[in-house]
Amino acid sequence: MADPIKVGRTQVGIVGAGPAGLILAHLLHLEGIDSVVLEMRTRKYIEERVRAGVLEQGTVELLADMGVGDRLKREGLVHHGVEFRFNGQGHHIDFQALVGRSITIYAQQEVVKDLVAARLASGAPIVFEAADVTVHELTSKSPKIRYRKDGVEHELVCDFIAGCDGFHGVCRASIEKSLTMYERTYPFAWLGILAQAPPSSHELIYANHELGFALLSMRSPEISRLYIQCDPDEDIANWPDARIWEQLHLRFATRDGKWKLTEGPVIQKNIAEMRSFVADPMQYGRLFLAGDAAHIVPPTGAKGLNLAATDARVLARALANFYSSGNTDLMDRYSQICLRRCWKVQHFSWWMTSMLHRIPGESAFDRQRQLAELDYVTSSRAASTALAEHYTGLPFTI
Ligand code: RFL
Ligand code: PHB
Repeated sequence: MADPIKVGRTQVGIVGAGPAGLILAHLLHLEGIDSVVLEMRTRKYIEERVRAGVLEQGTVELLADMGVGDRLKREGLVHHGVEFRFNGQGHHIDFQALVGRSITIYAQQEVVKDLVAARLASGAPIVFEAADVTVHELTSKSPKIRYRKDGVEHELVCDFIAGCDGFHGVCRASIEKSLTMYERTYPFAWLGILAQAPPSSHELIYANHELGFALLSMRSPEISRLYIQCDPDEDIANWPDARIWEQLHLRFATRDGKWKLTEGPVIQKNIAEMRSFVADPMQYGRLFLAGDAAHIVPPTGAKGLNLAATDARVLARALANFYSSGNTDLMDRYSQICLRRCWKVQHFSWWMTSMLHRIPGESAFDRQRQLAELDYVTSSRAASTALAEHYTGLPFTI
């Protein structure tokens, strides 16, 4: 006889313990709403996965308000601007002077660690290594999540399900027939390294060079995070460390020859594809998608995690309204609210990407137009103010 299914109950079932799922879970906890977080990976895996690094001011404030911002405040690096470098010259964009706002460099896996610690401290359930997660009866009043843990089959009966399971997750895939999908892939990728080397600049540098885009970022005063544009089907084996450093030196070089890039041992190396993607609507019945499960932006605007955080914030507010007053207005408008912001962020991320990369097959005309755009953005107060407003984060509106 087959083993019986173990049935559990919660108000909100959350699939995925990335930034979207963990922020949502903690916001709900603060509102006194029960949730269960189901994550297919191990805790160690999600706490070590190297991804984003730039937090908008609004994301930093959200994490602080949620009570998970102490280490971020101590260890995060506050930046008041960025540099754009092209034609061998650097141009400082001063966020503080232009819009009075800043960004903070703090690795995504550190955000995840802080949120997992808060979840465990709250005593609320988080299940790691939840296998074969599937979602059911989404248009009923009691949607269900089935999964397996340590060989035991579980069914979690929920009021609502939050699909926070990233781009490759199961939640969006389960409702794909009722969605319109907007997608764009880019004919280039990013090869990223983490290096044990003090950052060569106190600010991020976005470089547009004849050889391709390069980005200098960091994780701490001892660790640099560096990216170069490469072909999307590039084999990482073709990129020994020496070749990466050579390209980085060339792409960041200044005309006066004075700028120096500090090298150090490479401790991590990966290639990330570039894609823009939006699923519309972000809800179906009682399933709500949040973060990368609903939309992807190319990393040039440093927006993915920040957008995941605002989705979670809207969804938490909507659920809190529902549970406190039965009012479904925000739940009904969830998708509309999130997509409005998402499309502005999509535009910004596409714009940064097309302005900063070398586009394969571009004409000489396109190249000159791109350089003129960089010149305008870095010399016009109006244009650099728009960039600063987007980069530090648009205001949160509902
Ligand atoms: P995540 O982080 O992908 O988390 C989803 C979680 O769901 C789990 N999962 C499942 N769990 C149970 N059952 C299933 N069937 C499941 N399928 C998946 C996964 O294991 C995972 O734990 O999505 P979330 O929470 O929406 O967060 C989105 C962000 O991770 C992402 O947008 C950012 O990393 C994007 N991004 C950046 N965003 C920024 O805001 N600032 C940056 O500076 C920035 N830099 C970047 C980036 C992304 C990059 N890559 C790798 C594409 C730089 C790079 C190179
Ligand atoms: C990073 O530090 O990983 C980073 C910084 C800026 C970006 C993307 C990624 O635009």
